[in-house]
Amino acid sequence: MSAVRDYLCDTSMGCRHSILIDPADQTPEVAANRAMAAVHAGSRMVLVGGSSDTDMENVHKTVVAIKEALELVTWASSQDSDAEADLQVPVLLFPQGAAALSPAADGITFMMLMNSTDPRFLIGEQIQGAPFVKKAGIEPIPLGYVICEPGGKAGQVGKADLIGPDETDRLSAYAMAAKFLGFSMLYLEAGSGAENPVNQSLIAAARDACDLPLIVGGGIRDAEAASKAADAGADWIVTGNLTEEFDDASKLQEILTTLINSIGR
Ligand code: 1GP
Repeated sequence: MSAVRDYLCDTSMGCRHSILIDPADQTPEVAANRAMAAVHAGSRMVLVGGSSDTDMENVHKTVVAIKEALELVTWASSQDSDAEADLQVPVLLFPQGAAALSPAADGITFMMLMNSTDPRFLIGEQIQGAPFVKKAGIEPIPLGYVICEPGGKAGQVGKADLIGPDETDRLSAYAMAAKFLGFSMLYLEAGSGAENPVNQSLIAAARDACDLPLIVGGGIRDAEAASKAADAGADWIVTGNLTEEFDDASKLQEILTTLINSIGR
């Protein structure tokens, strides 16, 4: 049972884009509209999560609304097999902890915040969430998560010993350890709304140090930042805040189309 992981780790399609939906910032309906706009623009994954202050019910309703919207459009386009394949994107939980899960998701980024100084984020939340994931049958994606400066709220809440912009050797060691520990993917995070995204030399260092698919997020707001990350070796680019700036779905689709085209999908 590793269909979602195989899809996420298939790097033959070049750098792909994921939208991040924070259920604490929008209603399930708005989230579904934004997710659909992203998928129509070429997004290939929907991550749901982010905030530390959201609740289980809210996360679940959001996942269900997004899945229903995706299924409706997939069904409507089922006459055209290419379009149908394009719309079949997984909806994954991207939780800050064990309190924000939903059995309706296709998978979960089952992550270790590798540079946390708090055992809670190294193994505590994972132990709390594991029985839920097992019972719900959602696919866990083993993922190493490393927070770089400035780190934002994720860095603060997760008590991360942040990676500085010049600490390429240190990040390389994390990337090697992620591989040796058996993670399937490595996520480099600058923090939601970061003034500066993870810089290219850090991404390149992780890329050189291991062959894990790299997800990069935090502070990526435009095509230039996205293409820089892709050029440095990112396999996935995540945007969250950018998505929330647009209430108009067609405008959001237009902005994301430009960004996604820039990463050479
Ligand atoms: C997910 O935190 C990112 O890794 C999202 O960051 O909200 O800045 O796009 P933004």
